[in-house]
Amino acid sequence: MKVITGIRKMQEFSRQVRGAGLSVGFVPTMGYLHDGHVALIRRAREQSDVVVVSIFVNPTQFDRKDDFERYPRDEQGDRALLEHEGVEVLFMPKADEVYAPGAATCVRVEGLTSGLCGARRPGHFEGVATIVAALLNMVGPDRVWFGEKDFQQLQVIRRMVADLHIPVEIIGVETVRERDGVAMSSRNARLTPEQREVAPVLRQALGAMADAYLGGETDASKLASRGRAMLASQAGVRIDYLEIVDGITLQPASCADDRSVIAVAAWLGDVRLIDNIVLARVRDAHASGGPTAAARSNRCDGGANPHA
Ligand code: PAJ
Repeated sequence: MKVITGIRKMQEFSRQVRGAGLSVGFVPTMGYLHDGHVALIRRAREQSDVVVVSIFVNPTQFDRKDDFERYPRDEQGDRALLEHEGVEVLFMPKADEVYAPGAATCVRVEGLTSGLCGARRPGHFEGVATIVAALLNMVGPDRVWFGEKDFQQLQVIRRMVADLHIPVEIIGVETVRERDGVAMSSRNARLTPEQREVAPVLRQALGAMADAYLGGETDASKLASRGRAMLASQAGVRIDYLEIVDGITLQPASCADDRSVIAVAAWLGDVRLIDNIVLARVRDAHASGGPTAAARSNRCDGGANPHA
């Protein structure tokens, strides 16, 4: 595996690969790699001639300095994993080259970033959009893979790439979970054993809300109350948000439908975990062929929603 740190070197490498008629697949990460990252890398492996994985703990997307400083890092472990996955290039740009003196440009995606994590983490998505735009210019990939675990991030990147006409295809990958349902995350490493034990409640609350939806409950506030009650039943879990939103616009929905996504963020001590459930996928997994009779007859808006 080639390790590239220089930005010009990375650009030159990609130019040569693409000049030879080969495709470049890219997976941007902040390291401390786990099976969620591996799922993205394997998808990239299947669909690209050359796979580039970046590791860069991006300081500008952390709204709290201590969160940045305590973000877990394991360069040796990450390198071994990437070698094992047959990745051609590990790209590790240096912060002082990425953010050269005088850097003053910031990419802001309006609207999509006003709620959910965007509302709670000021500047977070500006940091994400700016670094992803910069990384795309450094790596010059044909395709890039992102996880649905960070659902809002995925939608923000899709919007940015479309709006800035960046010639790249963005591919979303379903969330990879631990056996007990906890969404894999580098931050899980910071949970105490006691916190780790209660962490499955996020997924359980989302699952209970999805079950209620399949059972015919579409009133978003009733669904949210059910989820909140489950989360509140666990000591040590503090809800940051629990919302039912439209999966494309990310605007709050008063009535859930198959375009909706339920998104949750919760604090376990000083660790903030996020998760979500895509109702269309739940529906597909449950049965093929349209809403159940119960869901149709019990819609909170009487069936007026054009997306239903
Ligand atoms: P990071 O948290 O390291 O995640 C890198 C990629 O892995 C993201 O696309 C994320 O959604 C995906 N991912 C994380 N956990 C996952 C899981 N359990 N299942 C599936 N995919 C998962 O997200 C970032 O880094 C940064 O914001 C970045 C995009 C690199 C910009 O700095």
